[in-house]
Amino acid sequence: MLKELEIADIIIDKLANASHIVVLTGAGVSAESGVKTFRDPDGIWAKFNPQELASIDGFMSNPKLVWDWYQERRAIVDSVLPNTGHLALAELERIVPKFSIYTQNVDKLHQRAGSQNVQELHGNIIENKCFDCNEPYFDNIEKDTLPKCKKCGGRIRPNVVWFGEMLPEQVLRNAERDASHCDFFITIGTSGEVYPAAGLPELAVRNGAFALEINANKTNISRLHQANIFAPSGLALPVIVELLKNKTR
Ligand code: BJW
Ligand code: ZN
Repeated sequence: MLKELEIADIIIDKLANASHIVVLTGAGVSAESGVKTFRDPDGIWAKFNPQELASIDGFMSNPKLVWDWYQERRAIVDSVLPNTGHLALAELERIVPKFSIYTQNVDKLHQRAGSQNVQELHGNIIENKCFDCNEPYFDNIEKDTLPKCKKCGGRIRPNVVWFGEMLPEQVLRNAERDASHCDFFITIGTSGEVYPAAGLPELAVRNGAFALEINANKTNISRLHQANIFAPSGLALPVIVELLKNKTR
């Protein structure tokens, strides 16, 4: 079935000769695991208001609503498995010289698939921290309670990056450095609408990288890539890895 997808030889040639591959992933890579994307017609933002649920103001005005919403999303993430796209990326890492994934996803599915070098641009929903003092919070969470910080009494929130918040400084710095120095950049399953992550493919291209986009649909940033595969990543990535292995064997 996988053979139905045609992948241009140039993509596999460039990959086989690449010494440093950087991957940017978004919600689309987890869609085939059963995690909803944000901006697709059936996505999270079609049903929920980002300002109410994924912003500091939203949390301050209704912490319980935001906390409960994240608890529901945690339960979904706990109940799903990495898909063939995540697994193929973990395999790709094992067969190329230098490889890193920068993910906007908060679900830890890359790590669960076995990827080693994964950096989280928007944090993750598995961990919690204090809203006021940033202290990590490790205690078990009782059902229907809003936990409080042991150090300062502040409210506990998920360790994600909301709109208007800075991305983790070191992760963003690493991403910009790697995007500028890699020779092959792959953008997978992101609409390219949220900055600064959406600026990374352009940074890579400006610095001489070959850029490939894999997305189920055309995006605002499709045109800046030299190659595009418009297909689900769970279908495209295993084919790419298999072709690459055949070429380098
Ligand atoms: C498939 C598929 C399959 C489906 N296979 N593909 C410069 C210009 C303009 C604005 C800004 C700017 N710099 C900063 C901003 C402001 C803002 C921003 O970008 N706003 C824009 C929306 C206009 N950025 C920020 O606020 C960031 N902070 C920041 O920059 O701080 C400094 C600063 C602050 C204020 C002003 C200026 C500077 C923080 C952004 C935080 C984003 N947070 C969220 C929520 C995380 C927590 C949570 O999960 O609850 O992160 S929002 C949401 O969007 C989530 C995602 O990581 C992020 C990106 O979404 P993604 O992954 O691209 O998903 P979708 O749904 O958009 O796309 C899915 C794609 O998959 C689609 O293309 C499908 O076709 C595809 N697909 N199935 C392959 N099977
Ligand atoms: Zn605190």
